[in-house]
Amino acid sequence: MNNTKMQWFKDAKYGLFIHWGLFSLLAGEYNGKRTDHIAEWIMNYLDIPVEEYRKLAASFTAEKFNADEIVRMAKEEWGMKYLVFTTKHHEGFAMWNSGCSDYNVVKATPYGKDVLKEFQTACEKYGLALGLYYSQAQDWDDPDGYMYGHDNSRKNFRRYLDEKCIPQLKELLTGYGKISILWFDTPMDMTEAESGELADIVRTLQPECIISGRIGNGIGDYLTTGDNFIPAMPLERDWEVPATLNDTWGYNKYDNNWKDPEEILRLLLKIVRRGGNYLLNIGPDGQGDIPRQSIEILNTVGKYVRENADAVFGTKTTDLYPYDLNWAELTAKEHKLFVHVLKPITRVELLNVANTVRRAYLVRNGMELECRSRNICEGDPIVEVELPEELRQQKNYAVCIELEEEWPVFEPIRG
Ligand code: FHN
Repeated sequence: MNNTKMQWFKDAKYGLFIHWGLFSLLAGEYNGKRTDHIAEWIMNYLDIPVEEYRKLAASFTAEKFNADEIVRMAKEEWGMKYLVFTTKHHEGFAMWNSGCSDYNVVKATPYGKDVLKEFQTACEKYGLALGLYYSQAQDWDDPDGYMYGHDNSRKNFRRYLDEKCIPQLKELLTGYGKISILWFDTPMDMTEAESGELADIVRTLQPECIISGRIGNGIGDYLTTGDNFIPAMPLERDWEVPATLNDTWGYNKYDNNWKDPEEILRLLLKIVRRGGNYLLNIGPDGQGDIPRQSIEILNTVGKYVRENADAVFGTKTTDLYPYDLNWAELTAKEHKLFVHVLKPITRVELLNVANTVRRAYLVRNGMELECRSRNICEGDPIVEVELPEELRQQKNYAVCIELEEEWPVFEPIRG
């Protein structure tokens, strides 16, 4: 793998996923029936006929949609480095001005504007890398696209590839500037040759664009983990965790199972520590408004990420620390060990860290902190950082311990 091509992704760590489409208008409910599954799957789970589902386009007015404001928040408030937008989810509706299917946001809705163009303009303005989600195999609108849970055996998938998927891919890769990720999803039964054909189109038209693991058949440029599944340890290859803030990707007015911002922060730090990227989702509603709870969570996490950027971005995976710390997460880069303090403590104590420490400071403002390394009476090495009174009541701050050695030296537990 061309490492230069992957470098921006390795550095990015934190991105915004946006699931927005006609499904957002239904908000988890159709004809009085609620879906108890992820809301963007409502067409499939409630068996909504294609002709009925298509009528939704007529009510897509998107009065509250503001691509500029979403991208500004992602960059300036939430500290994110890239964005992935659902250009065509499984429902088959194109969120750009597609020339090969009129079932698209410009031609079929009263909104009438090219949503993807608006995201492209905003991403270029704020300097956020733009990724495109494209459901390459499942297309519930096209008679020859796959539909999970249904009999696909008599479909002419080749026709769908030639007449919809490939032409649309080419439009996406030639009409919207620099595309940083082609985020394929749910390959279903696609053969290696079919996945390879799509990958070749991406690599020919935009050689720098990287391809998500979900293109299938192991030919993506990085691993996409299971949704909301976090690897327990570093992996050999680059990877990314797509994740939700509640239990759905597309907007569902009944889903209030919002995660706590502190949980999201801890998950972000775990992922970063293990060398992955966190792609965190928002599901705007039918009008394009983002749920207030999503904004609140991302604002809280974003404040931490921005104030402690040095402890998040540019960090590398190192050996695993042998103890489980319920009050902290650790990250590291050359000559620096960062302790993310997530619960109030009176002193930072890291047993079995055998480095010589140069100094320690509070990352958010550079305040010097007293630190030492020594051996405790049981014989184990320890690194300690004293905390002033005002910090002892606080949580969610990062301490940097500068090390004489390039990397943290974690000693095994000897007992
Ligand atoms: O079926 C989709 C789902 O709707 C959503 O888009 C997620 C995001 O990773 N991907 C698929 C399931 O893994």
